[in-house]
Amino acid sequence: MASNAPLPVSAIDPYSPEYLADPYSFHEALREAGPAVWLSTYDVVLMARYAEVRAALEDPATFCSSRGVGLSDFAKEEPWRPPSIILEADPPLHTRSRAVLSDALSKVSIASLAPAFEARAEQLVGDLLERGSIDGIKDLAEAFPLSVFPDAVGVVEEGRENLLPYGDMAFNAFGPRNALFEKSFENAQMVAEWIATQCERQHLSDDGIGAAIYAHADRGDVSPAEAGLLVRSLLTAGLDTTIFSIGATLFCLAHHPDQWEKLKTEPRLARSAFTEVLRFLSPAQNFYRTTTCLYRGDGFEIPADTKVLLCLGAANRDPRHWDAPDHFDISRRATGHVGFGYGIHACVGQQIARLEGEAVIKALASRVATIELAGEPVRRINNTLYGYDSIPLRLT
Ligand code: 4MI
Repeated sequence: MASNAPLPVSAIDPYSPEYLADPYSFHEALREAGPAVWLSTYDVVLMARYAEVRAALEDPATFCSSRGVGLSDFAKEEPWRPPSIILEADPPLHTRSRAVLSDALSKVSIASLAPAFEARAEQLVGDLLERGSIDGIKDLAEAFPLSVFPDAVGVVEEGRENLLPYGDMAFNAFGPRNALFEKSFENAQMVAEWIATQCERQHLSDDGIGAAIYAHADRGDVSPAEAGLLVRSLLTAGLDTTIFSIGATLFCLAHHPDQWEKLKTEPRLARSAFTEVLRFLSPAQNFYRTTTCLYRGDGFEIPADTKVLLCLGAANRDPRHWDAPDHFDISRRATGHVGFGYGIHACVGQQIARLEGEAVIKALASRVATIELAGEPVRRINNTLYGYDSIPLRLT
C-alpha cells in the first residue's frame, strides 16, 4: 500500500452496546482492517495492532497527550475538569509532574506498604474462605483496594463512597457523551467537589503518599495547586484500575482451573500471573493520542491534528506479536504488554498496582484449595474500562 493511500474505513463503533458488551469479538476485525483504520462514526483513527500501538506510545512528540487522552480534543472542546498535569500533559510539564509522582510512589514507600498490604490480603481472604460463597467483585476486588489504597494516600474516612463514582465518571469521560457518560455524571458536581476538597493538604494525613507529594511543593518542585492535582491523579487512577484488574484475576483463575493448579504448586508465579491477566483482560482498554504533525507509519499516513485511539486490549492479543494470544497462560512471558501503557506515560503507579494484585494472588494461592464460579459473572459497562460488576464464587 502506498504510504499516502487513504486509510481503510471501518463502521465499527467502539462505544456501541454490542462492542462494550464484548470488545474482544471485534478486535480481530479491527486488527485485520489495517495498521490504522478510520472510524467513520467518530472521525478518528484507531490502531489495534501491537507494533503500531507501541510505536505511537514511544513517540509522544508526534502522538501528544495534552489534547486529552479521550475522544474529546481539548483544542476544540473544553475538558470536563481541569486537565491532569501528568496524564493529559506533554513534556516539559509532564516530565516535572512525573518526577514528583514517581518519587512519592518510589520503591522505598512501596516497600514500606508491602507488609500491611500482604497482611490485609491474607486476613480478607481468610474471612472470605470462612463464608465460602462470595461475590468476587464486591467482597474482594473492591474490598481489598478500598481497604488499603485510600489509607496509603492518606484520604479521610468520611465520604470515601465518592471515590468509585468519581472513577466511573473519569473513565466514562474518555469516551463520547453517551448514555453511560450521562448516567455516571448524575451527581457529578457533588462527587467532584468532594474529590477536590480531599486533595487539599489539610485534609490529607501527614504520613501518606499525598503528604509526600505536598513535600515537593515545599521544595518548589510544583506549586501547591499542582500538588493537589497530582493527588487527584492518584484518586482518579488508583482504584477502579486495580479493582478491575483484581476482578479480572478472579475471572481468569475461576475460568482456568489448570492455571489455578499451576499457581497452587508454584506460588512464585504470582507476579507473572498478574502480568498475564493485564495482557489477557486489559482493564484499561482504550486511550487516545493526538497527532501534532503528519505521521508516516509503515505503509500508511495519519494527518496532523487527528485523534488516534490506541486499542490496548486488542494490541495485547495481536497474533503478530503474541503466540496463542487468546490462551491464558500464567507462565508465559507477558512483559511488554501495553496494559500499563508504554514509554513516558507508562503507569507511574504500576508498582503499587502489582503489590495489590500479587498480594491477593499470593493470599489465594496459600489459603484457598479451589475457586469455582457459583453463578454467571455480570459485566460492568464503562467507556474505557473492561471488567465485571459481580463474579459469584465458591471458595474452599
Ligand atoms: C490510565 S488511568 C489514569 C491515569 C491518570 C489519571 C487518570 C486515569 C489522572 O487523572 O492523572
